[in-house]
Amino acid sequence: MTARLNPGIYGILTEKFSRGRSNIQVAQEMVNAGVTTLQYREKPASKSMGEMYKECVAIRQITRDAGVTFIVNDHADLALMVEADGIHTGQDDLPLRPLRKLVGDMIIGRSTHSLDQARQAVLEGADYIGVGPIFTTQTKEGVCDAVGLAYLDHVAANIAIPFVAIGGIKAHNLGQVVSHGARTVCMITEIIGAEDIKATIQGLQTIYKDTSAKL
Ligand code: 3NM
Repeated sequence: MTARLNPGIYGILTEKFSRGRSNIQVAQEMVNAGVTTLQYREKPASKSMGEMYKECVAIRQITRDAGVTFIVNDHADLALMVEADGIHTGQDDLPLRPLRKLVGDMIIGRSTHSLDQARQAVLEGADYIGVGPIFTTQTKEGVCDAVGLAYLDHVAANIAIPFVAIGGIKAHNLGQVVSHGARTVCMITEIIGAEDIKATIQGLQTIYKDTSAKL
């Protein structure tokens, strides 16, 4: 069975942050550089469902060949149609219990911003939660204020399922995030907004490994 959440770097694809590069090109570069999970996060306002489907088919192939977990954001229909490994949902998306009936054993992730939301996600059967935003971020519109590093300690102590830290994480603060218990770390703009995606991921992996080794 696919791991419910891999440790390491969790990358997200959103073309508007990718400096004009296509999602497929960026997916290939991220996979080559060794991300352990890749999420497709596009909104119907930016792309038609048909385009999103075609991209997901190609990214499914790239991730399958590389043994990288592939997660689709929001769209259960797309996730099922391309046989993704998982679906990631936000607080305002489909409720988790009926979603579980629809997607069966597929990995279900849920974004959470408080311990109450995290506990609720566990109760409703999420496989992992997103925890954030750890630091201030401009990347997600309408998200709450930063939850901070100390909040990660509370999640690690109180929540029994794996979590991915997200929001405002960069090379300069990644070590702190790992020191506060995050085993899976997600960065959007730090990775896909970088000029050299491969070198950037390699630099982040070095920080992740060096910090983990000291814990
Ligand atoms: N979700 P960046 S923060 C997609 O807190 C997303 O749930 C968040 O982008 C949450 O790494 C966020 O560029 C944006 O700050 C993360």
